[in-house]
Amino acid sequence: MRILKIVFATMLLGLSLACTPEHLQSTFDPKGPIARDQGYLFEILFWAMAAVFVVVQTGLVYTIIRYRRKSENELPKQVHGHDKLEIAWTIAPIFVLAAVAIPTVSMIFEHDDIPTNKPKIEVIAEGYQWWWGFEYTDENINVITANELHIPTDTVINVSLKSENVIHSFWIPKLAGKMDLVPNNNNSMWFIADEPGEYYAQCAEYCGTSHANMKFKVYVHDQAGFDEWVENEQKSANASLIECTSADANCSGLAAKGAYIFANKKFSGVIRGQQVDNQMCAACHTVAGMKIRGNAGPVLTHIASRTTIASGIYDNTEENLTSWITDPKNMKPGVYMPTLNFEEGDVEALVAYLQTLR
Ligand code: HEC
Ligand SMILES: [Cu+2]
Repeated sequence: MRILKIVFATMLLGLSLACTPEHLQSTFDPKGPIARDQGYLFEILFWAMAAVFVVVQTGLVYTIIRYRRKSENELPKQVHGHDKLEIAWTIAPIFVLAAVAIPTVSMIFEHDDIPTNKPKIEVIAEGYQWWWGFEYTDENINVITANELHIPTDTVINVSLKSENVIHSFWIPKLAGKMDLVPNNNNSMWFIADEPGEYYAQCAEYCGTSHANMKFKVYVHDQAGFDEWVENEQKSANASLIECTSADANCSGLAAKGAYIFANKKFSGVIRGQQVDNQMCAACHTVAGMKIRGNAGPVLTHIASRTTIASGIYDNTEENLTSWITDPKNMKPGVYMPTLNFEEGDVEALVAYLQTLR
């Protein structure tokens, strides 16, 4: 009995934790029409299943009590089948399933059509192991960034979903349900955000070691705030330092030294247990304005204006940047950025440089 009580209490606790709308990744607090519709479908399903549960359990309990063996030496009445009942419980589920299927299927069709009465922004979201690339392809925006998606309110965000490696899934719990990023088979989805705010998102399809560490953030702005963000993204960050691709006299100071190292210095190191040589930051990372444009890792043009690093898992602080560059595998298991053999002062200079990229 005691064990039963403990099991029951644990289940109750689990249940109550399952629906906390204030949780950052809760689907019970929709902040856009798509998420709201999906929440509504969930409710229909929930109540349909609750009704089935109640009917079945009531029948079960009733039968157990009514037809139990009443005394030791008397067998309960033996029954074999009941035509009317069997027909009834074959037909009843058809109605239940129809009640669920009609709104579900019609909503799938409804969500297929992009609303034409609102402005629209095109974004390509590309899944990598284990981070996100975002490219705004509209001519008047034309921005590439990573791990933090910025959007305006009340605008259709039409997302093309791409992957070059494995299957990922794009999920912003409060704004829209999941959609897979399938290699060689691009998907698309759209959503709208109602109000400005900061939303948490997560890869929702197991994609390898750091799948759980493949998060991203969505910043929803009013139109003016979004325009401001776009304007800043369109600039090459800190152009004066970008010129520092040689160690000449004009490029003195810690950040300038960092820019030079970033674009020129080659390191040996280890990537996922493999020894590698000739590794250069710029060969994997783009900083707009530099000659070399790597694309094996997130674009870093405006890294200093992002709030997080490593796809949403660490705050973008000097300390975390330092630990990240020093030993990324220690910060994110399985990471595809090498742990490099730096010389004294290299990391400090690199961090100083990255922090100028606003
Ligand atoms: C072999 C390619 C490669 C090299 C070389 C490389 N990186 Fe990376 N870097 C990556 C990848 C891949 C990620 C994304 C890791 C993740 O989040 O899973 C990354 C992430 C980062 C991030 C976090 C970016 C973000 O948006 O969260 C920073 C900062 C960074 N690298 C800086 C550097 C610096 C500085 C150097 C040179 C010392 C460097 N990287 C060298 C591949 C590389
Ligand atoms: Cu993933």
